Amino acid sequence: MSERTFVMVKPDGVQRGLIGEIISRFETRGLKLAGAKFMQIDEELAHEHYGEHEDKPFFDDLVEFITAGPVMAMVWEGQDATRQVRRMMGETDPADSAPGTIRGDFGLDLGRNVIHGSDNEDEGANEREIALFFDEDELVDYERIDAEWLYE
Ligand code: IDP
Ligand code: MG
Repeated sequence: MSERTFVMVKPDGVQRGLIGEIISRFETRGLKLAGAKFMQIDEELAHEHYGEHEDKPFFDDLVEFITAGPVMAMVWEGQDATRQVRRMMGETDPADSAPGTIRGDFGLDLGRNVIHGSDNEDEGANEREIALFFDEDELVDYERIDAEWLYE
């Protein structure tokens, strides 16, 4: 089933010049870009976005990191998009991520893992995170011209 998922190149990925490479992977996989916003996350949004981790020992460092520079926030759409993006990202820790995954190819350290994607095991996380970062009128509805060759 076609669905939308929230994806974000984190400040380390932006600073390291990985935006294009990461977008390219999702594009060539066949996912459709539905929205994009280059922005800096403020303290309040960081707390909302990572609210589930508020009690964790790494929370303050996580907020500092995610607000430290611009991010590329995006919505990607396609069949099983949330789970497929997570598979392409790899594990939370780049050190455990297989080569070929984004974190496995571009990271070494848990606290600098390059990319965020909505958790496919957290029901409704994708739509919740999309709503946190985008107004509905900032998302674009269109068809990729190759759609009939991407889907049976
Ligand atoms: P995820 O990004 O793979 O969904 P989560 O467990 O939801 O992983 O954690 C959110 C983010 O918090 C991670 O991407 C990472 O940046 C950071 N993080 C998670 N666990 C740790 C930790 O043990 N130390 C430092 N940072 C962590
Ligand atoms: Mg998560």
